Amino acid sequence: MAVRQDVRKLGSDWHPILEWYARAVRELSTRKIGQRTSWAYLGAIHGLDVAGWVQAGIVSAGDPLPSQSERGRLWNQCQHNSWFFLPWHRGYLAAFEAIVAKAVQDLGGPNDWALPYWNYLDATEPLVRDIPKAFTDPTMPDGSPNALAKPHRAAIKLGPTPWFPRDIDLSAMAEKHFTAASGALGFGGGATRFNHLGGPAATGAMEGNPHNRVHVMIGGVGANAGYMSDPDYAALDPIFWLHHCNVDRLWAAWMAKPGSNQENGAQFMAGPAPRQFEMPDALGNLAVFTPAQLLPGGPLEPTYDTLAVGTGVAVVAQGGQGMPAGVSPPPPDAVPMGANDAPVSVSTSSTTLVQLAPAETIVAAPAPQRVLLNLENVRGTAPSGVLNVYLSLPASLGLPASVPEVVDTVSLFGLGKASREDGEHGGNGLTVALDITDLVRSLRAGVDGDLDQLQVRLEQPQGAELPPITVERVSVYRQDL
Ligand SMILES: [Cu+2]
Repeated sequence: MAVRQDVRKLGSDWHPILEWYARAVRELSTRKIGQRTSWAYLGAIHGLDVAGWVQAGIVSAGDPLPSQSERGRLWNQCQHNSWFFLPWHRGYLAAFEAIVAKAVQDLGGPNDWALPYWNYLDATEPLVRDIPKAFTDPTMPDGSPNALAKPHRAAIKLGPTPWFPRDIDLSAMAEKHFTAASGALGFGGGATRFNHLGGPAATGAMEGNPHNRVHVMIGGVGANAGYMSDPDYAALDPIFWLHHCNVDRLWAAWMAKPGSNQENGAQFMAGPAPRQFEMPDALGNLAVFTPAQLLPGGPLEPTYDTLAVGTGVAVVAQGGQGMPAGVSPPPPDAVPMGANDAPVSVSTSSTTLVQLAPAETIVAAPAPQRVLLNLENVRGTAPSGVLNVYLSLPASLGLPASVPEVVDTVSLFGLGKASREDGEHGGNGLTVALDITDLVRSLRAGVDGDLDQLQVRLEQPQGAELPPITVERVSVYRQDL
């Protein structure tokens, strides 16, 4: 089986793996969208915007399309804000890799081509934050145009930047449960049905960071945004696949980490209701797949050269720990503590007060409990957005004003699509849970009496140039550990 390798460690900027990738992308791009192994069809599986694609010259208005039934099953399939985010993308990578590998072979290349990964959290590699050179060189070594460099990007280096102050990190790897309880964080996301974008559940920890952050750091926000910031264009950028390959490897490393509880209940393992996941194979035939097939020991489990570099997990075994024999324990329920009283609209900056319920106060003594701030049903019109979140003590306490502490920078990948009324979930927008345990404890330490209110400030880093983002409700939950 072909082994997926770190793109930085291939040994040269134009290693044959990348040269063949570029040739295959060029070949797949000559195929029309009606062909299941075309670059456009593969991108449409993630998401597409027909009018925008015609305008951008990605497809022509007269191009023949697959049947309506096939378009309904195969296109606009990508799973986000859901526990299916990781398994669906793993299946998507497998289909993509098989189709590219077949094209490489047909073009006269090797018969073991595997998708490399972009190991951007490998602290031992100084240039790891730059998009590899093969994705920015205008031409290939033979002087012909480079298909890997074509898509529009806002940046060719991962932040942090002034408009995205928080960096990517490996904090998601510390999550114990794959499935997120309602109002809480989990490694993989909340339990949902088929969930294209938005919907009722909170974004998973790995999906939020580094996944969403890398998308928006490369794609950017505002009028100049590139493919990577929009789920309807993202998979058309060849770097998308190396990014997702690393996200998938981080999941493999997390599963191999002692103490991780990978979801393996029947509802997850059998795949979504009411429709199944479906992909083309290397020959263009269609096949359905389930999450069970992708997990350790399953027929579609990928092989990586290492799970121990850039993952924060000191494991070397391939294939993780295998699946637990019984059903993994569910995460502890999260309990609502309180919420603000009206939706917040953020142009540049807005402040809101979260009032805790009478029986709920933030306790000073550390307890085996985490506190989570939820931004519920976040909506906007731009393809993606960024919100800086700050926390401070309410003015009503009469304490000297303190500088609000930064909670996080939230990357709202797919904001516009999740907010549209005609969308799969009627425009529910995105819901995000943030761990504020340490921050509320340090704020609590400065207060004598009860702390039953928290002040939350939301800010768009480039607000003046961007359409407003609304947050339906800001709430606080606690969860026993
Ligand atoms: Cu992605």
